[in-house]
Amino acid sequence: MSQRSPLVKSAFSNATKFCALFVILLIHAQQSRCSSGDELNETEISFSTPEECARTCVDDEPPKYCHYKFHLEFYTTVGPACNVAEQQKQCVFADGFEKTITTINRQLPGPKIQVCLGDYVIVDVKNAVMGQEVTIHWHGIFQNGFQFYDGVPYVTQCPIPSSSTFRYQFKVENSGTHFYHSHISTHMLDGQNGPLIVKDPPSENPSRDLYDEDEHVIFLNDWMHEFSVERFPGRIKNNLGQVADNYLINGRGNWTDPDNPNDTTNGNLTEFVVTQNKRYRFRIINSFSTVCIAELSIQNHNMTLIAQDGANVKPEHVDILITSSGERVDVIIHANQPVDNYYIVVRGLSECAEKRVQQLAILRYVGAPSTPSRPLPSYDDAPTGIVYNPLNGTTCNSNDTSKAVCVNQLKSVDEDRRPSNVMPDLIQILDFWFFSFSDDGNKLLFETDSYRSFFNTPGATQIVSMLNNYTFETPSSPLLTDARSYETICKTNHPSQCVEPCACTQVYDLPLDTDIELLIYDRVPVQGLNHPFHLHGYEFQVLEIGQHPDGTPLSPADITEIGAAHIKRLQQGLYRDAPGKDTVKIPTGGYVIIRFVANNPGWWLIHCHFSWHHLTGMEMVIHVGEKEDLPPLPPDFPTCSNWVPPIQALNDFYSFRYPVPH
Ligand SMILES: *[C@@H]1O[C@H](CO)[C@@H](O)[C@H](O)[C@H]1NC(C)=O
Ligand SMILES: *[C@@H]1O[C@H](CO)[C@@H](O)[C@H](O)[C@H]1NC(C)=O
Ligand SMILES: *[C@@H]1O[C@H](CO)[C@@H](O)[C@H](O)[C@H]1NC(C)=O
Ligand SMILES: *[C@@H]1O[C@H](CO)[C@@H](O)[C@H](O)[C@H]1NC(C)=O
Ligand SMILES: *[C@@H]1O[C@H](CO)[C@@H](O)[C@H](O)[C@H]1NC(C)=O
Ligand SMILES: *[C@@H]1O[C@H](CO)[C@@H](O)[C@H](O)[C@H]1NC(C)=O
Ligand SMILES: *[C@@H]1O[C@H](CO)[C@@H](O)[C@H](O)[C@H]1NC(C)=O
Ligand SMILES: *[C@@H]1O[C@H](CO)[C@@H](O)[C@H](O)[C@H]1NC(C)=O
Ligand SMILES: [Cu+2]
Repeated sequence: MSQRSPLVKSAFSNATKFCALFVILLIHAQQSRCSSGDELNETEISFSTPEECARTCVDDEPPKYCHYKFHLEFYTTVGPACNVAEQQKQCVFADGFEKTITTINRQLPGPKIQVCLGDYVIVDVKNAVMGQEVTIHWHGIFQNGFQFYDGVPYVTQCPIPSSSTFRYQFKVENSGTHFYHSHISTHMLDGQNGPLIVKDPPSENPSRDLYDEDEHVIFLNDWMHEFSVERFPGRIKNNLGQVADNYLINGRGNWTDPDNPNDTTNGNLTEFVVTQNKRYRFRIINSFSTVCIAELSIQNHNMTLIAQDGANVKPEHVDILITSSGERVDVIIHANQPVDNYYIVVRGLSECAEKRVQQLAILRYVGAPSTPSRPLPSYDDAPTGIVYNPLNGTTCNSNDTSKAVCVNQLKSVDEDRRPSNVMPDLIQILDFWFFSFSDDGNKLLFETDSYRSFFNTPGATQIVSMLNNYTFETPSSPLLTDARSYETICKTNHPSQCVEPCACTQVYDLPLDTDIELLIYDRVPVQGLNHPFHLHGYEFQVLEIGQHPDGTPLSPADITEIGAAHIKRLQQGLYRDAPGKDTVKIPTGGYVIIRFVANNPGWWLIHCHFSWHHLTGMEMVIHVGEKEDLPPLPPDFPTCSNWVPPIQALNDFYSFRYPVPH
């Protein structure tokens, strides 16, 4: 092979760089100018590596094209790589309990994506998990202009079958602490998730003067000691329900058998190293799947909260952070304590409280001894102080933040955001609840040939999840790309004509730019459940969060009253600084009112982020705008659908296979 001269080489790579830019920018046009010419050599396109992209962001920098390769496969924790020093990079220790996982690049959590606002993210997802499909959702990214890459199976794309590669590519236009995760089945619980951090250049960062370093990400997983689908729909005799066995902090933790304190994996804890007197921005991601809640606190340190779900807020001092599945918070931690090791304590609330699930990490000051001298905190040493995002929503609509700060009580940094004193175009009420098959002895569930979806609760009853009185039925081809499935949406399935629980592909149509409020409420409260609702494609403002102090259900009269009081407050202009979010936790038996302008056309899922709830129907699609508002379908975008052709007479086959001799 002859070597090209440096001059030719650099001219060549400039041309391909330019060409790569065209591929990205014109990817939605039916024809890409580069794809046909033989001058395109993909191995020579100068995409930036993950390391090059994870840089310090500066103003007025051209965007980078950040290329990631994800290899998904079946793998195990504490596997053979853990025994060999040179192979440690591929050792997934987790909590030291041996189990099957499906990792991305043999890492837990998956590879960190860190880019600057305005960069392009290109991820080639190679699915080598035999017999299992995948899609990856980029949780928090709006995807306006890149609607085909939201990663929701049968809504925005076909699932990626095993042994094939799907290339996600999108420009990142909203900064913040985000993450990615599989959106199929319960797979994110087995390791298919990771951080996606989008940093601002200084001019866009309102908190830039409040901290010195921005390097620490706390990624929280809930963790089971068996493959997650073992619990879907769940058992009714042993290991009932879907409670997590443990939590992991950045993919690591210790595990001790609650029935035998001598039986411990003695797992090393994740360490976050800080230098005394510096101020650190910590980005905290809750990537849970179960209904368990995380309560995070740090010994001897309080925190200054500056963002939630990527939306900047005015700084607020808190001591305890509560998050549920899908939520993220950015806080500043001032390392102003004596040089030492301090425990970061993550306790399990909700269903994980009974098992007293707890995980620890270490905030290590440079110069501190290599092993912590403090006693290990016990689950019962509950932290004290001001709670962010409390489970009890009783005080959320007041001005009282002396004990707890609700997500709607924070103030947006963007002055004078809408809505000020204007009425929305539309207020839509959405309720959610569980339909119990067990109430009538499972007659409906086991009706001949009906095969309804369900899951088994910790109480061994069989239920299905409802949103707006429908349980979502997955179509067989993506709503966004394939009109075939659009024919089957909620047509004959109106509640008056179907037997409860009514199942259909529930789509809510909204004209582009509708200014809409959703009042979402928990119609049939279940003790301890605080459902987090996530909207794809948008950030919404959280206007209200409420509940009856005693947790009793909201009556229709209560909803009317809440609506009237809310409109009064709107007219008084009391929501001027309402903060943003994309996932909001609803108190048990309570409600939230959120608002957004539907200016991002597409098919966007809104759903409870608890896996078992959304998988059994607690979700629907908000369809914004028309086909004309969307970018054109990318060339050769994969398709999928049913194949039920007319049945051919056997004779036709025989005559084809064995032509009748003349
Ligand atoms: C692309 O470039 C690489 C490196 O120069 C070379 O090894 C490879 O053969 C080229 N591929 C094609 C299809 O030209
Ligand atoms: C744990 O180990 C200690 C010391 O070896 C022993 O006394 C104790 O009985 C053990 N506990 C259990 C539950 O096995
Ligand atoms: C793991 O937990 C056990 C039980 O609490 C404890 O004895 C052990 O020291 C812990 N190991 C680490 C590395 O924290
Ligand atoms: C924990 O850390 C110690 C010290 O770095 C190391 O010797 C040990 O192998 C680690 N254990 C595991 C399970 O990673
Ligand atoms: C947080 O800690 C700082 C000093 O470390 C202190 O000035 C501040 O009052 C504390 N805030 C709260 C709410 O405790
Ligand atoms: C909260 O404070 C605002 C402004 O100070 C005031 O207008 C409003 O009435 C107060 N709300 C409540 C519920 O006390
Ligand atoms: C939903 O169904 C329940 C139970 O059948 C019924 O009471 C309620 O009125 C329905 N709600 C709507 C909005 O149709
Ligand atoms: C919520 O907090 C209020 C006081 O702020 C208390 O009266 C009430 O009992 C709590 N409700 C629940 C369900 O814990
Ligand atoms: Cu839910």
